[in-house]
Amino acid sequence: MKIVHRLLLVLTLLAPVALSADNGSNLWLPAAEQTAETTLEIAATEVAVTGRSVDFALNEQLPEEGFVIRSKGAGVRIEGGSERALLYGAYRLVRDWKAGRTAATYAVSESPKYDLRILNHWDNLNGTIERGYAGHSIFWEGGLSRPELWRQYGRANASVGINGTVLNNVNASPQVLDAEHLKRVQEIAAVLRPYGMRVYLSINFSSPAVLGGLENSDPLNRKVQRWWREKVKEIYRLIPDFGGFLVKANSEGQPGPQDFGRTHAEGANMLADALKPFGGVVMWRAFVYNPTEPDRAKQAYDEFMPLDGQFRDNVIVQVKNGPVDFQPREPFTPLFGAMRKTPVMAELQITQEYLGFSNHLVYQAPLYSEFLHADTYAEGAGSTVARATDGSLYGHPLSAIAGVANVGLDANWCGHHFAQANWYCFGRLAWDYELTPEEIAREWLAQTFSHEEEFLAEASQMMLRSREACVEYMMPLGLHHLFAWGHHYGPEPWCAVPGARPDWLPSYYHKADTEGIGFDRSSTGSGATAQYSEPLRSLYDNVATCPDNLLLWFHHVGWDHRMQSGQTLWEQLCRSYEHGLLEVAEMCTTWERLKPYVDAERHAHVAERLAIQFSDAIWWKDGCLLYFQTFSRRPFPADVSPAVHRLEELKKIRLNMTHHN
Ligand code: BDP
Repeated sequence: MKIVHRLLLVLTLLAPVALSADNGSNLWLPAAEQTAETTLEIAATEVAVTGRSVDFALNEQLPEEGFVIRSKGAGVRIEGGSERALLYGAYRLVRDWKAGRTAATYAVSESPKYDLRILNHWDNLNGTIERGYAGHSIFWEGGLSRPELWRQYGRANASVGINGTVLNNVNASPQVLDAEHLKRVQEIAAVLRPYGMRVYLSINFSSPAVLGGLENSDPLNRKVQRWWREKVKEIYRLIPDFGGFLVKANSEGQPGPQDFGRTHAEGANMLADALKPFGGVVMWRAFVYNPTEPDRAKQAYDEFMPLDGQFRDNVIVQVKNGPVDFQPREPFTPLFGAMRKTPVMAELQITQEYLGFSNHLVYQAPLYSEFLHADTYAEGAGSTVARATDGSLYGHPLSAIAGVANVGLDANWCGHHFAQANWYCFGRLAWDYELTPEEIAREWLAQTFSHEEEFLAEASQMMLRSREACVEYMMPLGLHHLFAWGHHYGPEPWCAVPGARPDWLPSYYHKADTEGIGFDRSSTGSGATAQYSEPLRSLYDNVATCPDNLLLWFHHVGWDHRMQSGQTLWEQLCRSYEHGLLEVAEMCTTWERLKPYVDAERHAHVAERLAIQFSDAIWWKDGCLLYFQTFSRRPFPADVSPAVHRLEELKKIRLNMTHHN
């Protein structure tokens, strides 16, 4: 063990932040000028704010990213398995200090559950962001270099343990690999490196043909293989710690190995071979579906299970949490647990494409946590998604988790102040999925707004309930994909676009008719339930045992079907929408009560958005219930408020996107 640094630090008094003007640009962190350049200097500078004297020491016995903090006299000593680990230890101290929970004595030992904790930016090279609701790209907008902003971004990520970032959209432009863009990537990598972050790129599978002028991009073509080897060498000359590639192939019109009659494995392995000598990885996405198939939810499993065992050891299959597409509630994708020989990583969506963009307050830790703790039963009880992906269930040496970022050039980074909590909780859960959504909400609130217990108690409850509220006012009881074709923001369950891909239309999913509603994925329908292990398979397959909150995902049931709650389906559907709406109304009044604890600027900003969320919840409730009522032909139960809008009126809404983006 060698002592790298010893610093006695004096308490630095921060300039008090005026309670009237806070634009949120500091996120959850203390305001700080950073001039430090190395990882250790950053660590030492950051802990100054805590007023403690801190010793830093490397300890090679610890896991590479693990750290231990112990009291030492009046100060503390941090030992870490690497400089990066010491930085994480430093941020642990800063977090405790900022959250007002400074321990008198320290005896802490931490190391992350996943090796690669990665943000995926769906940023286009022209500066726009696909499904971004917080302004344009911090990496590409205007072709400008923004080292100070990148530094702050690196700091924020390091503070929650995120150690990688994919800088461009999965719908990738081949141009990201040209000399000019690689130079920019090199520049970004240099700023992020001291914060322990590696950069990755999404690649377009046709790059050898489009960029290299080859006759095709067939992965078995030697020239194509050589082209990738050379390209990878060029990248590593510029960025020696480059992380690797993320690939969306043969999905939603993107090119891929199937264009040449090759499999996903053959495509992934070609890239993996090029990256292997440098330690790079391939994250190959399993987000595939074909419009002619009767059930989109089955396709990733059907296409990837036969390939299990065929991938190189530096390939990870990246799978969205749910089998359709980041809906407010989905069951987990059955590939988790089922794919045994290949490391599988989860992709979560932090940006709120299907959760009200940056207008709705929807705290996603309950969603992520529900998913990570879901039991796949693949190796018996306790085979949670978390354990199927963190390497512990099947002993894979490589483990990873990704979140689609919600970051843009907006002053507060994420559009909505509370959307910062989704970036934050993704990082915290990637570090340790045993943390509860409540713990994370409280520590985020305390760092971001106020330590006062009355504030924390109310605000954390508001956050914790917000996800279920969103499920209820948008798509309760397992409904999914009811959103509008054009923008994915509001409801359009009636949507009919002549000649459209059927699997892009809500009616493909809700299948409402005069008998009932829901997608029969049981053994009498598409058979998707068979992709799950027992006892889940039978539980989901049987309409009597399928949980109410996933019922319409797995079953088509009659309007008068008795739910587990004892109500009829129609009644419970109506009451769910109503309850979601009431929850938002309560969020509005709670936030009003919390005014004394929050600076005026951020309070007003959030209040304004809560008002939008409330009117949107009415829009969702009226739109969905009035439309489904044309099939159910039943009245709303007496305790459900009457519709405010008329269906014909709602059908005419065409969204002005500039308002929301
Ligand atoms: C869908 C998004 C689309 C993405 C796609 C993906 O609407 O913009 O490109 O997912 O993940 O949800 O590839």
